Amino acid sequence: MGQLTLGLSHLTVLALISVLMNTFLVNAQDCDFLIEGEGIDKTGTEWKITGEPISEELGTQTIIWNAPSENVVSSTAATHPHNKYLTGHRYNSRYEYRASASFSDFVSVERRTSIERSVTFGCADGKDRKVNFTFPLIDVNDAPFFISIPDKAINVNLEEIENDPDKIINENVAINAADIDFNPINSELTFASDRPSLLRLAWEEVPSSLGIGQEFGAILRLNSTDVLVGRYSVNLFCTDGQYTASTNLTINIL
Ligand SMILES: [Ca+2]
Ligand SMILES: [Ca+2]
Repeated sequence: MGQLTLGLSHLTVLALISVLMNTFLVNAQDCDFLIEGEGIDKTGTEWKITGEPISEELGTQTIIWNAPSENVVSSTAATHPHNKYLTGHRYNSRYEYRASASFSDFVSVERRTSIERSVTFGCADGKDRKVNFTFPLIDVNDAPFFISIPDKAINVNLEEIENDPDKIINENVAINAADIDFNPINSELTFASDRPSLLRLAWEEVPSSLGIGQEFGAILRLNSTDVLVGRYSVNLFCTDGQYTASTNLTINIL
């Protein structure tokens, strides 16, 4: 009987501890953002909040995310290179992010398509709540550009072309253009020249050294060998359909 009593009281103590633990867990970290839905994950130890996609070129001070908050008494952003692009503002019952003066440089500097923020919120119950924010960006079309061409002169031996009419004349002179737009619709480039009778142009995608967008290499061939020996100045163009970049090139026909 004594053993049974001991067993019961043992169970009672365990149950009591369990109730206390649950109370403790429920009451801990009472910070909350009063938002639900897609992109809001409050299930883990660290919450994940993904904002609605925002234009990469919003003006300074534009509010990009805003939510009512509850029991949030402090906020500390973890050190991160993205911090400078957004400014977090904590109010009594609201938290918001605004685009900073650096915001519009984000994609060209960081070469990323979403801004990450990690913030530890101090809660009214003295506990902390860590929240990881992700703000995906919507691409705005920017102009393509030619990557510097180290040697802008191409020497062509006409005899070689006679033997091989499809010979690429710029094998040793890389002519690359890039477009860092991350929406491929805005970064698909085509090439042209102001001497179409002299040159046949083709191009191929090359791995981008920029880490974002697309890069293409121009492939130049002569249209025919029926061309005078001499020095030709050629303007090359690349366009994404909306914006066009140009570069000058010298072709020496020998
Ligand atoms: Ca573009
Ligand atoms: Ca862009």
